[in-house]
Amino acid sequence: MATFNELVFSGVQPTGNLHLGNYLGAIKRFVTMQDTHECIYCVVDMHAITMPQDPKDLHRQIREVTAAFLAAGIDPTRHIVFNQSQVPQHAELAWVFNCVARLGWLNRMTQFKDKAGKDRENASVGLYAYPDLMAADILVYRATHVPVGEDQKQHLELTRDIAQKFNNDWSASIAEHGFGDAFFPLTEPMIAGPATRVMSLRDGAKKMSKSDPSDYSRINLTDDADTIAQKIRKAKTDAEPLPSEVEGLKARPEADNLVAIYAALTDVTPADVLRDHAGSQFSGFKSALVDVAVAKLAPIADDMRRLMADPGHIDAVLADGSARARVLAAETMNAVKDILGFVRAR
Ligand code: AQP
Repeated sequence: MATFNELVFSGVQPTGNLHLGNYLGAIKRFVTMQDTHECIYCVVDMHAITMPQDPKDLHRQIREVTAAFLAAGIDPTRHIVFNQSQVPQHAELAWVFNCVARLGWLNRMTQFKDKAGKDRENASVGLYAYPDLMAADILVYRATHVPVGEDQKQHLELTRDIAQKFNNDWSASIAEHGFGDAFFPLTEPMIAGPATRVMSLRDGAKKMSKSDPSDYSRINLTDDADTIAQKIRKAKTDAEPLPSEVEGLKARPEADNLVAIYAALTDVTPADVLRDHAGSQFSGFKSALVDVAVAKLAPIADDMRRLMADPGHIDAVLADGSARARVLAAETMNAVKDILGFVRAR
């Protein structure tokens, strides 16, 4: 059996306001993983253009996501932080994966169906092939672990299917080139903790999302303390006090969401939160939630503002990360070319 060194990869799209869901489901967990793993964190700007983007907004948002990574505590000197478009091997490997993935697999992707909506004929080919590029993002580093939110589970399963099919279809060549019985690892999705799917503050049945037209549906990482407080106070709830057991949250999606957010922000479980707040009315619980949200998020927003005032520094971080990422990605891509039988200069 081929063995792979543990390596973490994950990405965030620079497509709009980063929100509490992106933070709790992804970025906060990226920070934790730095202590135990080598990590590569990417601003996936090529994914962003699968939907229309204003170039000036995109430019600023790439820096903003980078600022969020740094402000949240990712160390770009110990790990790699970069933007995808500066490492051409992502697109190169994605083409190979376009030839590995089957149409039937991509036809099942729910994110494409959601984002393309009714006007599917008019969606970009890139939006359809998005999961192949995502598989390439991960596998160009032969990453073994990917921390993501719940919504990315299906794409991670596709990444494993692509890796498996590549390993099977080229097994003889993989062995011949000294890579044993598998060239790509079957990457593990790491979907864990109380906030793998943070819901909208206006509707407990909808995911908190950058593209929701209501700004009150989400807490943006750039919101100031007053805005955070206002959004939490206006969050939809029901009329009942908080239950004493997690079971009691089952049919109460909005209550469940606020308890999960509190738990994730304070690094405890929802059961712990209910132990302290059972019987509380929402007015009281929301005040407590405002306090923890402001305490955790306001310093990140302040730091993001400070970092955004120095774009030269952010661009230097991305340039340095990209140069280091290119070395690793080129190594994989050269091996892939050899395995496929392409002729390349040596
Ligand atoms: N609501 C969420 N709860 C938990 N995790 C979430 N993530 C996104 N929304 C939630 C996780 O954040 C990471 C980066 O996401 P992304 O920016 O690459 O893509 P996305 O999932 O398309 O983000 P949005 O906000 O949902 O954008 P739109 O509105 O365009 O659909 C991923 O790990 C994701 O799981």
